[in-house]
Amino acid sequence: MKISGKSVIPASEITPRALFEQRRHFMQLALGASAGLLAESVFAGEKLPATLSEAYGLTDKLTPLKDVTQYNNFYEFDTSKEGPAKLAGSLKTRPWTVSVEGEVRKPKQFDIDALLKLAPMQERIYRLRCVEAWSMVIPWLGYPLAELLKQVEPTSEARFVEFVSLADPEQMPGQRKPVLEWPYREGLRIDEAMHPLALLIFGLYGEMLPNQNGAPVRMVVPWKYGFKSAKSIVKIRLLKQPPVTSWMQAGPSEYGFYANVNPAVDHPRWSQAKERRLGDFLKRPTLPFNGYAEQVAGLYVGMDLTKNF
Ligand SMILES: Nc1nc2c(c(=O)[nH]1)N[C@H]1C(S)=C(S)[C@@H](COP(=O)(O)O)O[C@H]1N2
Ligand SMILES: [Mo]
Repeated sequence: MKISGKSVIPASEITPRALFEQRRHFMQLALGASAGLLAESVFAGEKLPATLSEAYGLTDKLTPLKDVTQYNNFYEFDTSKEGPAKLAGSLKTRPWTVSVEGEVRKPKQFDIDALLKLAPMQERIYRLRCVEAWSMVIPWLGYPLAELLKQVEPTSEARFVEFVSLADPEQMPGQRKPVLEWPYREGLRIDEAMHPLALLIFGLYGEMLPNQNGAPVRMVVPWKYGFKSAKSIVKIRLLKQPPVTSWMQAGPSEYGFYANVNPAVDHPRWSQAKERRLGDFLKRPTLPFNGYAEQVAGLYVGMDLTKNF
């Protein structure tokens, strides 16, 4: 698959213009903060230091923080977009452990504060596109999931990775309704999970993740529809067989295992050809693999992506 124009810039080809644009965004960010424009945010306010990863620079305009933190999909709290920001205060993110198990030589339970320090924290500006045809551009803070997987030493039998979110109806009022089968479960093929673009995320916009964005730790898989990026993860399981994900269980004809962003494959109930950036008025065309084709198309060589949707 080919796309016209580079939207993600490999380190070797980073242009002065791209660097300039990127710095400009960060200056805007800093100015916004000092002018009190971030004051409305619902952050616990804890800073998360990170190094800007220029290899993955984007020149897209950042999505306003207000949209990032007040327009969410997090069905464990509520199925409305505004609900999670209002209700996620009940989520307790400390103490928190993430258990990594299954087809690994060294299964391990990671305390969240140890997990934070497992690899250098990077800042990466990524697009994330929801299956509902809206998208956003966020400065995420995290590191490649591969860093964690390497530590537990997957066996040669490990072909898939399953992500399991927290299940606790006391903290997550949306789980008192059978909207999805809880806990929320998602999955990737092992090569997708090991891809350097697939990030384990702890923060955004310079600070720890707000609860409604998936605190204390979530995935961001930018070439796939947003639902693949599981929030508030408590377990990562390496498997021989593909896991049955919550969305596949809810609607197998609508939500496939791969869920790669693909403008040519419509959702049965709506078109995927265009998207609306949060904060924008006009729609824009959706790009194959959400603009990351150059980096990830090679993972799917020989596959019919209309069948493996
Ligand atoms: N556990 C869990 N993870 C989830 C969801 C969810 O409902 N529960 N929603 C997904 C969907 S559909 C999207 S688009 C993104 C939204 O992330 P955001 O709220 O940070 O924008 O989270 C994904 N991860
Ligand atoms: Mo989504």
